[in-house]
Amino acid sequence: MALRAALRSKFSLSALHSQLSPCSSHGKVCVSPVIVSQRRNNSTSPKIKVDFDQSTGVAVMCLQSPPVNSLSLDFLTELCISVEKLEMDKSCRGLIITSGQPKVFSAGLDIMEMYGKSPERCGEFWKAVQEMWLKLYNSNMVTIAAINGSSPAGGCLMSMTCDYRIMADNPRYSIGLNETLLGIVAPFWFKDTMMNTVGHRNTEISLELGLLYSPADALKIGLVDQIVPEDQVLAAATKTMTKWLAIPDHARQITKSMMRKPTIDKLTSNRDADIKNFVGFITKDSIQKSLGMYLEMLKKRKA
Ligand code: CO8
Repeated sequence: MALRAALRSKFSLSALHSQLSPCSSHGKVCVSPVIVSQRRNNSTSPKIKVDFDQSTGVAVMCLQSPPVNSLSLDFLTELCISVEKLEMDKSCRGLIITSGQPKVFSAGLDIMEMYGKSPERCGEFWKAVQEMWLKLYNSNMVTIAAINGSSPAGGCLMSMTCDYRIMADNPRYSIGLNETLLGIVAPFWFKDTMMNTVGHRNTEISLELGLLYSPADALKIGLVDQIVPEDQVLAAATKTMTKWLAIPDHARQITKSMMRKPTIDKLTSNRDADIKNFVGFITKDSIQKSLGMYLEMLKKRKA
């Protein structure tokens, strides 16, 4: 609720609502020409650039939060606002998510948001992580991840919320849920999302060992659906989008919901308990120590 309030006040979604007028016979929402022209190729926030092509109904969302698109509370909030705006616009049928940062799609959750922070702040952060997952996993749009760089942990989660994943075929990039390497445990809905993507056995091995897969290995287990040369990721995503948009929206959306609803319901009916669990876990001295050591390791590796 707090995030929703933040979303509303910060970017004035009510103003957007007021420019949407209901169509008489179908109760559907139409978009006024004024807002259509405003929305073309607009940049919704400094860290998230959205290019919406009215003629195709496809938006390309480019994540550009230097250096590695780590998912901080602010960035997650902006991401949720951008997705919600597109979701409300019925002329937007497809969303491609990609990165504007070199070599990295997203480094996952911002570790600094989980290190040395108060329980209240951790709770607020976790709520935003949940919100991002709910918005993307539950989206009515066709969503494609154009993974043009490494995508560990929360980055992998974000990719897995999409309907389809295309990754740059560069062996230096990796993708996976590596939480155990940080001494932390992927929550049940991370696990469920991965199980829905690559099956029980692959998830069991991946999660216990915190495996990060090369694009070729990710393709083998179905963690990504396609690998293409690095300079063709966006073009391949656009081509795939055309194929998916050829399916009638209502049939595809109902099917998607049928496949994902049980997983979504599991979190929506347990959000508060999940936040409490996260806060209790992440603020433990032993877990804070593990995170501190991991941060040190990241810095040393750089040096
Ligand atoms: N959060 C915060 N800062 C980060 C993160 C991150 N996730 N990743 C990298 N950074 C920082 C680095 O420390 C570095 O900072 P500085 O410049 O101050 O030294 C800067 O970003 C650049 O990083 P690199 O030099 O390492 O950049 P490279 O391009 O060489 O590598 C990688 C990019 C591959 C993304 C690499 O940075 C990396 O592996 N990062 C760590 C990724 C990771 O392990 N993320 C896990 C986050 S945890 C998560 O998402 C799920 C948590 C679930 C919690 C459940 C608990 C119950």
